[in-house]
Amino acid sequence: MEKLIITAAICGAEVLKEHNPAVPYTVEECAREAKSAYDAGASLIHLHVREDDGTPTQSKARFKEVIDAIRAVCPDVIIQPSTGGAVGMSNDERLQPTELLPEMATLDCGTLNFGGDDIFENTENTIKYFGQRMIERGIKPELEVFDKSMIDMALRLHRKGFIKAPLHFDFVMGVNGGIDGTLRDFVFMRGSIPQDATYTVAGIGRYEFPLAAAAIIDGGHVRVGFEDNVYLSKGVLAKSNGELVEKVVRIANEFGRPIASPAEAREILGLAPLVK
Ligand code: KMH
Ligand code: ZN
Repeated sequence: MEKLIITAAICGAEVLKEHNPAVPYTVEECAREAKSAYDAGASLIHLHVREDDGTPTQSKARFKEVIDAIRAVCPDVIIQPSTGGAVGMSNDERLQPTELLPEMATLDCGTLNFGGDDIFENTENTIKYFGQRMIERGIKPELEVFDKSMIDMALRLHRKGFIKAPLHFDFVMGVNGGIDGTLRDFVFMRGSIPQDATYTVAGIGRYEFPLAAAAIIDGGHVRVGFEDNVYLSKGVLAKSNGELVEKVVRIANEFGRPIASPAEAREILGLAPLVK
């Protein structure tokens, strides 16, 4: 079985210090949280950025500051900026971090109700537009799918040339408005992608660790982090993103699944080796 890629989604756009005081907003806090995850075994950081007061932003300058700060303490980690940003942002606003030419970025593959009354809008033309920009900029998309229909959309746009192989999916499961986080639904999602595609799973809230265990057993990859869940166990707040990653490493150890280094993660994902 392939080594396990652990992604840390350290910050998100919605989660606040009121939910967990360790949620990072400032450049220094983002670097601290990325390092805690990296030291624990994460090879990939899924990155949103905030203003110092916690307001989500897709500012290119802010991304550059945070990426530089993370690079200084995690020299070889894969950094994957979000192009989802926060609900209500325009397409071009969301695409700003791709101008920094990161190795990877997220590509959200459909519209959904997001956590209640918000609508996270990704029409077919938006997905094509984002896919095209990523091809032009040499960026590997992580295909964010919040439901089975989004896998179908991604495969259709891949066939039309808007998304290049090798395909890598992120099953985001348990968002209020998206697919549930049950094992039954995980098996459905997992069985709906091509044999040669890779996937990671991001279980939201209480689904985080059960789905991590399922992916570890299945040969998939795992995303954890404050964006998705702030608890280490029921009622116990995680002190850092690193604590969440450590728990995944413990589960992986129990099942004999070794952890991928950033170089090994690049190989699994079909990314070019890092040139120093
Ligand atoms: N913040 C959500 C509305 C992504 O990073 O690409 C979108 C999101 C997905 O987090
Ligand atoms: Zn995100």
